[in-house]
Amino acid sequence: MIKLHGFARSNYTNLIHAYLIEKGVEFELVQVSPSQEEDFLAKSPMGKVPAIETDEGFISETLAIVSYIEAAHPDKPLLPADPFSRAKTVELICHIKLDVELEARRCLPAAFFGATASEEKQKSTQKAVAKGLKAANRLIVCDPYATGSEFNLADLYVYYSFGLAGGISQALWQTDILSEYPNIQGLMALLSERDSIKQVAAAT
Ligand SMILES: N[C@@H](CCC(=O)N[C@@H](CS)C(=O)NCC(=O)O)C(=O)O
Repeated sequence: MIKLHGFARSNYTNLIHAYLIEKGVEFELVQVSPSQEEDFLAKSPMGKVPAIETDEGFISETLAIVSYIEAAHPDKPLLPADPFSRAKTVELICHIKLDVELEARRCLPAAFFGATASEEKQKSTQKAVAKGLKAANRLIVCDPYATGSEFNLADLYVYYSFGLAGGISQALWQTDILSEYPNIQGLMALLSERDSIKQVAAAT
């Protein structure tokens, strides 16, 4: 059985947790914090969570984890079969993950852990997040789901990545990053009612 190593307040752990529930794949949660200890780096080379443990070994990085599970458990696909649609879904995920969330994360220690971030850093972060959101909004469909009528993996990145970026923005600047995007706000509300996401929230 797959073991999901991570911790409940990690948005990426929660994303894979919800994904496994959606897939109907059996798994066990193993509570682990990020660590730079050698034994954990052997499992997750950057010391980050989540990582999954399979019969063949460990896999870190959410997109790598998903690519393994989609291939090993093809029953309920959460990526489109059509090559172009699949690539467009991953393209949207990359912009959400790299151009919105990762940019916002630069200010995560200041938002949640009492660290300081210079005004210059805060301004450049806000600017980068706004640019990334504009890019994501060019691709996102929200009719009603991220890429159209079917729920898929992109919706989980929307929920958990915009959720974290939004939390950072609220904590530091008291602004809603989605205020100009009622389409995405509507999708976030829809996703918050989803069973898998509710189950994960209840477990945190
Ligand atoms: N690119 C990674 C990001 C994972 C990530 O940032 N995990 C956070 C917890 S949500 C972490 O382990 N942070 C600890 C650190 O940055 O050292 C993925 O998609 O899995």
